[in-house]
Amino acid sequence: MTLQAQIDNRGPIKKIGVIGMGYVGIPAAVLFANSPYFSHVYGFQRDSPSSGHKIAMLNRGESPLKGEEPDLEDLLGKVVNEKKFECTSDFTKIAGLDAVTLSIQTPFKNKEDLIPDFSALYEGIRNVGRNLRPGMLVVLESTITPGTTAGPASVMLEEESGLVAGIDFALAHAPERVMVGRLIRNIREHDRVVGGIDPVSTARAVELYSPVLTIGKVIPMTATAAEVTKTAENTFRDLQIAAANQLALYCEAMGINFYDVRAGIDSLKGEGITRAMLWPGAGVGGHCLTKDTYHLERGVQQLGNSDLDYPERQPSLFVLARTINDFMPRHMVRLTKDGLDLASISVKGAKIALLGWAFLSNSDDTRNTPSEPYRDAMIAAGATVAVHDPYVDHAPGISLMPSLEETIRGADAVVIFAGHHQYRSLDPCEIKTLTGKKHPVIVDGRNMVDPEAFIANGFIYRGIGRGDKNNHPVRN
Ligand code: SAJ
Repeated sequence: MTLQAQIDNRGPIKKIGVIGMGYVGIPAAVLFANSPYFSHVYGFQRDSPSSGHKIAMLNRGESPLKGEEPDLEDLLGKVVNEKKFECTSDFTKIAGLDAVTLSIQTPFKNKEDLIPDFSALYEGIRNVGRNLRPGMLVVLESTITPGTTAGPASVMLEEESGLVAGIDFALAHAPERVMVGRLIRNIREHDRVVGGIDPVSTARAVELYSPVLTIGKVIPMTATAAEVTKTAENTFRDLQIAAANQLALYCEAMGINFYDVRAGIDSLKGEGITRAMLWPGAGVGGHCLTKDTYHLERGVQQLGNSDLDYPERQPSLFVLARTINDFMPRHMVRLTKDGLDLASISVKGAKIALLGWAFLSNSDDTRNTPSEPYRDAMIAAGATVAVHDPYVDHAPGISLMPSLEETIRGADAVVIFAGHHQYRSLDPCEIKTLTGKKHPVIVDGRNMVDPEAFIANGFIYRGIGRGDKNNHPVRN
């Protein structure tokens, strides 16, 4: 029997399973359950010591996700009351479903070797395989190395089930594009790339996702193209940021203001003309841009390396972009040291007030924060570092200061790492008094303050991209 015949035999998708009750799986499950097209949704969650508590919470209609998520808890309460959604750790229930999606995180084992840890995802895939039935659809939503869906995932599902992918069951990749704080809106409004290992699988996955989209539309393609789309969209953003960072470093070296140049470039408009000049800064953090480039690179190495035609012995432009972005915290160290030297303050024993531990402005998300390599480098140079962040009350491996005043009190240098809006209103006089120094240093990593306001108060100013100000005369 062909896959299409199996699917026709089964009829429209009615019962769905979502594996992985995290910030991707929970909104996905809730939106499937809230759709009149589907009759029931199971959220599958391992009853592990770290996450098992989510099962009871979700079945009470409570979201285990931290931070504000508009609409999520209301929708969750609604679908739980309607008995259209329930969370379970019983993976055998998969056998009674029409479609299963997997939203399991794929972090790096460690930052050094940039090898992704697929163990949790692979465990989820094998769990699905053991309960797979003919005519079912399996969709991977996690960010994965191109080639994973049609390769290892397909093999594992076939090994565990004895069924054949593309013949007995449909298999696809539909990468998540959600951002914390806008989970429900993102799923409903972003276009959704959906890629099957064959056209029948693609069509069945389109049937699954179309009902939850409002403004967004489904963009069908192959599974591998969908994997490349997801990793490349973040790779490209990282590249754009690196281009801004490199130009900012050039502007500093040439003694000009990057932001004038950016405004000039941005003014070039018109038919078919585009210049997406992003913003330079103290570095690039987060869990998307810091790893997706390496997924893409691994994909081309595994899938296309023998056929890849590329300038000989030249590094990947995308990996070079990562190198430039990861250089920026070191540039912030250089700017800090320059300022301290001018103030005749030794780095050894200097007190640094580090403003911003979150990787993103006005966020509490600290994953892969660029503030960390900066902090480590300054401590290695003998300085002490006090960290402040209005959105972060605790983070692994550091203690946050209770207030901005306490952070700045007695500091030799004030260093802005995150673009939190609170930092736009730093008052030069108040800051100088708090530092108690004649010529405190201020290093602006996110173009938050007016250089002249601080220079006029005797500060030694250094800013990313501010070649026009970085060698200013020191005023008394
Ligand atoms: N950053 C810059 N300059 C910029 C933009 C960002 O230095 O011009 C830095 C930020 O400070 C941060 C890092 O880059 O440290 C990442 O910032 P981000 O705005 O890309 O935020 P992310 O990491 O949450 O990226 C997510 C991604 N979304 C998904 O993966 C679904 C990304 O594809 C989105 O483009 C991005 O959100 C977004 O646009 O909000």
